[in-house]
Amino acid sequence: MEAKKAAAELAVAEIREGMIVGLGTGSTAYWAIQGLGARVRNGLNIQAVATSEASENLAKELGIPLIAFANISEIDVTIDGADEVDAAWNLIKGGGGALLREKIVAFSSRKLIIVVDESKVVAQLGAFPLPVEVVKFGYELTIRRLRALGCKPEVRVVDRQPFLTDNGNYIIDCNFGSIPNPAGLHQAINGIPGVVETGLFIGMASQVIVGYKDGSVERL
Ligand code: DER
Repeated sequence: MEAKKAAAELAVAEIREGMIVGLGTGSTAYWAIQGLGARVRNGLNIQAVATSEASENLAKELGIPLIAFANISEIDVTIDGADEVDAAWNLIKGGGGALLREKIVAFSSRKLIIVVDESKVVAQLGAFPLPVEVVKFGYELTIRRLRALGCKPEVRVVDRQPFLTDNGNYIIDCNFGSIPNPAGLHQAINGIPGVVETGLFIGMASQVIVGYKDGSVERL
């Protein structure tokens, strides 16, 4: 927890008065939202958009003002976690099942700050099964297409039921083992009808902050 919290706090320090801030999802983004809540209580004026209902509820609890998408054209800074980060700052995200909203928010953000602990930094993506959001209709066929790309695909199950994202879709966790060409794989997966989005965030991170067990932090 210390490592994730330390990384998140360094990111929160970059938020300025009047900014529109994207709130990520997951246990590291949790600390960023907590830190933003503290700064708002100390007088910081910001408006936020959340990447999941969980993060939205947390922001409301902490008194962080939320703004509707209809009222914004772009987001200044989004702070979010990741499941894996490679040397080119390509990411695997979606461990928390929020990848679609996270990617929509990240794509409209001038700056995407990724906050992770050291366990997430890898030489090559793929040890973490790649989350892919798919519509329910014909998902059994979509799974076959994903398997044909060279992975072991599994419908994410929670409490013995298929996990449903905030958007009412399924998540297929695709175990590739290693992903030597993240951009190419992202394109191939997104070419399958029924796929909504992949957890590969290619060339989207503006900054990566790594927290270590001893509480130290490093900007890559
Ligand atoms: O689901 C997500 O995309 C989360 O950001 C995930 O990738 C990181 O979750 P963690 O901060 O709880 O490890």
